Amino acid sequence: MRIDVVTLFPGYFEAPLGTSIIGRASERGLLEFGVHDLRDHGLGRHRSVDDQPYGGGAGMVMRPEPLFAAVEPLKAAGATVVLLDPAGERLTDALARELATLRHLALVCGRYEGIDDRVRALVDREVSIGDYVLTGGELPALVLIDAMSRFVPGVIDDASQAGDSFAGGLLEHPQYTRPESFRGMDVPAILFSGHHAEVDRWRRRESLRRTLERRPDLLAGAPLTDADRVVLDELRGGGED
Ligand code: 4H3
Repeated sequence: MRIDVVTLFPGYFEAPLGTSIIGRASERGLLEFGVHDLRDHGLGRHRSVDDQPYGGGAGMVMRPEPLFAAVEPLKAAGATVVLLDPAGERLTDALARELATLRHLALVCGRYEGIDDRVRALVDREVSIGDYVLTGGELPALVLIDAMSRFVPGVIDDASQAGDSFAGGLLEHPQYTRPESFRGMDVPAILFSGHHAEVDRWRRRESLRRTLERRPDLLAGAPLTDADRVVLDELRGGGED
């Protein structure tokens, strides 16, 4: 998968895209990044990329010409163009999974008060990482890249992905490592039992419990078995288990 990013702050992407799982995937050629400085397409002697808003008001608006100049070649090369914007479609694991099937993405990061609205004609999709405004689209772009990368084949191993929160429509079960006892808090004994089927059952139950307690809204959309429904009824019935 190739991901191009158009930004006024290319330096912003260096550490996140060069580190850990994404850095390794990039070294291995599973992910290929191109980070483009919008300033290279700035206008005039000052390489200007913004101007005052028509109609008046505070702040500056990004002019369309530099954005079109930066993005059009990427579009011509076959990229799906995504603008990170608070008015976009909400990013979910499902959307990340869908976008990760594309061969070539171009992510457009805004700054200032926003972009000239005519830039929306250039973009294929708009994505928001949540209902809050940030000073730029760079962090949302990095969040999207991270969420998508996990679904690009080979980036993380399938087994570790399978149990993750949301993968099966539920939150992930609790996890433990050494030591067995820490400041009076003990690892549940079932995890030392060596009974894989019982461990699996316990994990499923804890996954259901955690989802019921913290995100009951997810249960409506999760694929649940008859056995899951029995467990949920028990958990709802006062919690004696
Ligand atoms: C995306 C972008 C939040 C999100 C963003 C999000 C700066 C868009 C500027 C940039 C405009 C102000 N904030 N929730 N900020 O995904 O260009 O809106």
